[in-house]
Amino acid sequence: MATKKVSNPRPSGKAKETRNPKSEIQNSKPLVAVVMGSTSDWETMRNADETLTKFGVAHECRVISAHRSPELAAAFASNAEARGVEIVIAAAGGAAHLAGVIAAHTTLPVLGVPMKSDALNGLDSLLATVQMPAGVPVGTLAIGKPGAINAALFSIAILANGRPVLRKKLHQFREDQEKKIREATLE
Ligand code: RP5
Repeated sequence: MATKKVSNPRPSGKAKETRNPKSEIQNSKPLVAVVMGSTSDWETMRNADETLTKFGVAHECRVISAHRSPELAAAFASNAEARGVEIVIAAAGGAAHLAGVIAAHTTLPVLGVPMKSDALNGLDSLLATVQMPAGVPVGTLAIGKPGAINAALFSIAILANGRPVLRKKLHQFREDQEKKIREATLE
């Protein structure tokens, strides 16, 4: 398996470590792996990266394709648990089998993010990701940017179960969000 991060514009885990030196979630090893089928998915998936960074969650972002690099996909998924990864976010467009292929090779929670495709506006990606036959689950989020953000927030919610500092941050995030709605004014 290639160890190089194929498409990771910045070393997310290390950046977070610096920003949150005392956080219990400080961890140079990624807890969340964000994988995507193509560099063309990055524009959308950078929203997952940014959300995880905001919460100080060590993560990695990389390009792995189920059909263009099938052996890399299998090796990555098979080794993820041993590397300390706790959740995989997998994004792909079109036939979008990346999340399912990753889930086939690991029992870690896999969250799928369907990319908005040119041909069918992401409906193809959504159905390909969400319609997993029983036995190998993929938790599927919304198409595109909302799905990327929510996949990160969902990961944070899972991680927060055993990490009180992270849970506190999540509560704060929701409170801030609610405050904005309550204080919203229309011109
Ligand atoms: C999928 O095919 C990728 O996840 C991407 O959303 C889509 C198109 O890929 P490119 O042709 O832009 O590389 O595998």
